[in-house]
Amino acid sequence: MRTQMLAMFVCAGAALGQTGLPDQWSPWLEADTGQPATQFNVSYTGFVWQQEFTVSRPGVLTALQVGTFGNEGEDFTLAIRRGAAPSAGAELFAATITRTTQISLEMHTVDLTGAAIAAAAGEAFVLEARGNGVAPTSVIEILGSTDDPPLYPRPLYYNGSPFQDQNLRIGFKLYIDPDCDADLTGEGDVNTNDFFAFLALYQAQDVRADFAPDGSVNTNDFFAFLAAYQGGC
Ligand SMILES: [Ca+2]
Ligand SMILES: [Ca+2]
Repeated sequence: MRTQMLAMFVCAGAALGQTGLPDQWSPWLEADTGQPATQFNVSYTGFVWQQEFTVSRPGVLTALQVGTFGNEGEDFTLAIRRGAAPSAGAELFAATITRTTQISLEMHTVDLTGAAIAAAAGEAFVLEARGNGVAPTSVIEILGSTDDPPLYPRPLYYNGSPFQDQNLRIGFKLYIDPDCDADLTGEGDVNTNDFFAFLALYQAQDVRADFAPDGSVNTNDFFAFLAAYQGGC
């Protein structure tokens, strides 16, 4: 396996056109972290990474965004399993992710809507990135970050064991279609607690305040939340 650092230059994310609202974010770009992206080899069958994630409130998973580095035509398998890492739970979703560019950072936005994965508040899943036996000279790597403490709280596993460097994480952004958009506290109704929860997220520039999803938190998000708040559940 390789987890070496490699300097690269990336552009800040633009609007992605995904459905749903951002719910979980594990930073992975130099633009996100101020550090070079960490790379996890997903070339070979037998390389199985599991990044645990949770969902903050009830909803259906709609999209997952990850980044890769490598060559055109290289691919790996991205899957989602239910349960905390290490998870041998049911594979709820799996897709082959294929790069279309040569020696560059590439972003992949994966549509999860067809899998109709319903999540409870706080429920744990794993994002599984595994090699699928492409040509031996081929090296495709999924991008992540390292920091102390780690930039995402849930652990990273490699081949069934906690990864040796506990500060490393695979990067991703997870979008969900919440059962109720404005119900940030997740108990099924909309009241002033949700308003204060939004204000706190907004002030912290948390990804969950990105109600007009474009990768940044600003007054457009405030007005989008207000509209959702007035609409109730
Ligand atoms: Ca609520
Ligand atoms: Ca926004």
